[in-house]
Amino acid sequence: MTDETYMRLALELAQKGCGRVSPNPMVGAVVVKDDRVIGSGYHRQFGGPHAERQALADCRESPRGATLYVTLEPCCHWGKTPPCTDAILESGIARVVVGSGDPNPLVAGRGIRILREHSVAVTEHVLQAACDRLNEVFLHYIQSRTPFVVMKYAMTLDGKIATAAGFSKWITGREARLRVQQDRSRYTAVLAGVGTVLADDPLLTCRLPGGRSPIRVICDTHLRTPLTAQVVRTAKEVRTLLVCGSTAEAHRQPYLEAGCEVLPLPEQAGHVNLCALMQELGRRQIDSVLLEGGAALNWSALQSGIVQKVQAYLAPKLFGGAAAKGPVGGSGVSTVQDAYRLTVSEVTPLGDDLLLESRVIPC
Ligand code: AOF
Ligand code: ZN
Repeated sequence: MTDETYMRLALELAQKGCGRVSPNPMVGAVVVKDDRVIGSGYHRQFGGPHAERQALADCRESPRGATLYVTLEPCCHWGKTPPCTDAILESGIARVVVGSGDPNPLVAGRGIRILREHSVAVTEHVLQAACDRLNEVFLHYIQSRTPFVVMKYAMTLDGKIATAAGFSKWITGREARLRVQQDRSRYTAVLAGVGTVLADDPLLTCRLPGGRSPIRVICDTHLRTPLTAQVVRTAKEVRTLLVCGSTAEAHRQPYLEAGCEVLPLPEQAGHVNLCALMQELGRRQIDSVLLEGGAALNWSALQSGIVQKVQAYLAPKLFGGAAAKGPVGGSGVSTVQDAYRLTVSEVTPLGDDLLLESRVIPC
């Protein structure tokens, strides 16, 4: 078996921590001796033992001389748990194979260096692209301390998110909408503008059995959200954070009584300052945000430079209509050269629809 085969196994294990470990990483580890797996483990829950220690504890024979495959560079610091490098050195592991480097400033290459200094052979970058992809949220959050923001929208093949008369239910089919439900449980928060609340009165929860609903964050500079809106009526069951400008703060009492949190922030050109909002969400340990529109907020988010990834669901339908909206509003760019640039899309077919995913290339 190759290094890639065992790393793939470690990746599959890592994925099992999805939704339980944030804002920490999903990590999987496998211990291999004489081409046999003798132990494996993964990071099961936030604050719990790391994958490496789980895998070593799981070994059914001595790991002395064995190889440890781990999707993320082992840590070398005292956090909520002791350093994994200590456990690896004590175990007598002879070789460590690593997927992603850990950009955590407390680790950042030191984990690998310590192992090498103690004569443990280290092979880096095995299936790194897949390991980085699995932890794209962690890798962003640990460095910037602001959430990884995914701009998500569903549109027709002629680029419309609603008909000219304003109808949008439903553009995509069952499979695509199921994927959105899964993502709501994967990301820590969902963000929408007050325009979307007024137009669609969405619930923004995860309705899958056993799914976890994200914290709902509504950008509402002037506190125009109706007290009868679904996000307000359900605020005692699912956390709702209304973000307003400093002048609207005086009108927050009825929202507080309904169970909402109200966060006043400085305004910027009549809107909530989105960069300040991301800093504040980061401080609250919110590592990821699914941005669910509408068009005006999407444009502000792009302009503020807070978007890391775009998820476009494409439905094989045409709405037409000069007045029918596209996913990103605002003034737009003037020249083609000024376009926001994205990486080549990854394409996933979902029923009759397609999901296109691209990373925003920082300008
Ligand atoms: C994890 N799980 O399997 C690995 C991690 O506060 P602590 O002690 O849980 O440490 C968290 C840091 O440890 C995390 O930011 C990352 O740099 C490193 N590795 N973390 O939660 C794991 N291997
Ligand atoms: Zn560790």
